[in-house]
Amino acid sequence: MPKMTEAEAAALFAQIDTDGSGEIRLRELRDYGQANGGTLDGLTLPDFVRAADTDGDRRITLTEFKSYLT
Ligand SMILES: [Ca+2]
Ligand SMILES: [Ca+2]
Repeated sequence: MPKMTEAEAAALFAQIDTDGSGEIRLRELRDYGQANGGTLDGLTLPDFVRAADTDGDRRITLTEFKSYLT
């Protein structure tokens, strides 16, 4: 069961990727988390990065973000 649609995931990604670089860094996630209770998808932000960052470069691309959330 998908947690959200691809369009919703893309919109959320754009909201978090504030510099528009096409990848989310932990700093951007922290900035987002501070406004949203420090969690995403029920996970703390470091746990979210660990879960979603499948290639382990500590950045979350749109592809990684979508495949985790949809
Ligand atoms: Ca970025
Ligand atoms: Ca990655």
